[in-house]
Amino acid sequence: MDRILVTGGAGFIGSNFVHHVVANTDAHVTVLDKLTYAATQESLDGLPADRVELVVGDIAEPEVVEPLVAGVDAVVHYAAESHNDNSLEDPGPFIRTNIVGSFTLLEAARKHDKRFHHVSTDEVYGDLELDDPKRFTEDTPYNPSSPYSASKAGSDHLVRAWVRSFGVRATISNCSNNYGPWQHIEKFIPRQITEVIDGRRPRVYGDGLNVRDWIHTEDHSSAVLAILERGQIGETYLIGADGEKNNLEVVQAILRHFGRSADDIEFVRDRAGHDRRYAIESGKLRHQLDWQPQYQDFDAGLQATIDWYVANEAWWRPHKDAVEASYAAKGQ
Ligand code: NAD
Ligand code: TDX
Repeated sequence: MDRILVTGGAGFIGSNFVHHVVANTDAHVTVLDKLTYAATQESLDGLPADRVELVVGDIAEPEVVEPLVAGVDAVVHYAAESHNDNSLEDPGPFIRTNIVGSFTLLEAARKHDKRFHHVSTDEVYGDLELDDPKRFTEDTPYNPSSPYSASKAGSDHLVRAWVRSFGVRATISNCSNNYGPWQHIEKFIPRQITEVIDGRRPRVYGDGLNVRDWIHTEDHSSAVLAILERGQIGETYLIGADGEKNNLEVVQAILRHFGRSADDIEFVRDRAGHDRRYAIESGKLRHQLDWQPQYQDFDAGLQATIDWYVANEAWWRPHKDAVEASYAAKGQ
């Protein structure tokens, strides 16, 4: 694959993938990104100009998408509205970008017969009970809870239909919760790190016992590249790194890092429809594509992420007041 189009490549996970592709392949990357509030162009700084180009545009506009898709060998589709809490306030942009945008890209991939990889989430499967021994597998029935996860589930179904009905050469991956540098401070881990830096208490929804299955974004990128290069057309692969932690455990690790008391926590209003637990069984990816996560020590990865937010305050500081004002207005 000489030329790859990465949608959402200026976002948290997409930008990590662009760095990963440049470091591990010879491919040229075109990033298509609308540069919404969630994007950081700076995350692409330092990449060689002859390897990476940024096109600012909307994936839901066929006249933007079509010529770009026509000019590459493969599309890796990250662009999305990605935050559950925002989808509860205003679902419209989630439907447009995640469903209409994915449809627009699929139509272009169909017309020009291009390899397509769709990046999705484990949230399409709904949630598990805390004491359920089961984890999500590729065969778990879809059961999304929020407008965000329903829009991602909708896009997954479109991809499957375009494979079956039109022969589009597509794969899908459903990954668990990512952490690492460049994640927007509206999300759980960076929000709590920056709250503690500001001398405030971490803000935990409900009873804090909700479980997320954390994976470092670098491991997500290596898995997506493995699927792009070696995945079987029409197949879905779950991506996870056995990183189950409840939210209290995560904030307590952050508090420990800053020498603060482990019970210095503010319990706030719960999220509507809050999924209880996600857990990924990633055996298919590991066995069939010989993939392994590199960041198996969550505490070490979290420490490095905390250090990154301490060192990169200039990036997140301008957004902090507005993010907190918006949460405060919801009692969170
Ligand atoms: P993000 O919000 O940080 O980045 C999304 C990017 O998409 C931004 O750069 C934004 O400008 C761009 N974008 C949004 N709408 C667009 C549009 N209409 N046209 C073009 N670009 C647009 O999101 P993220 O956390 O990096 O997530 C990336 C992908 O990975 C999403 O598809 C998400 O569903 C999926 N995913 C995320 C996680 C996670 O933990 N964050 C886990 C599993 C899967
Ligand atoms: O302030 C907070 N307090 C809190 O307790 C925030 C922002 C979140 N939470 C809880 C809600 C969740 O149980 O922390 C957990 C993680 O929350 P988010 O960071 O909002 O992530 P989540 O809703 O789990 O979704 C994430 O993982 C799956 C990504 O945002 C999605 O894009 C991805 O698909």
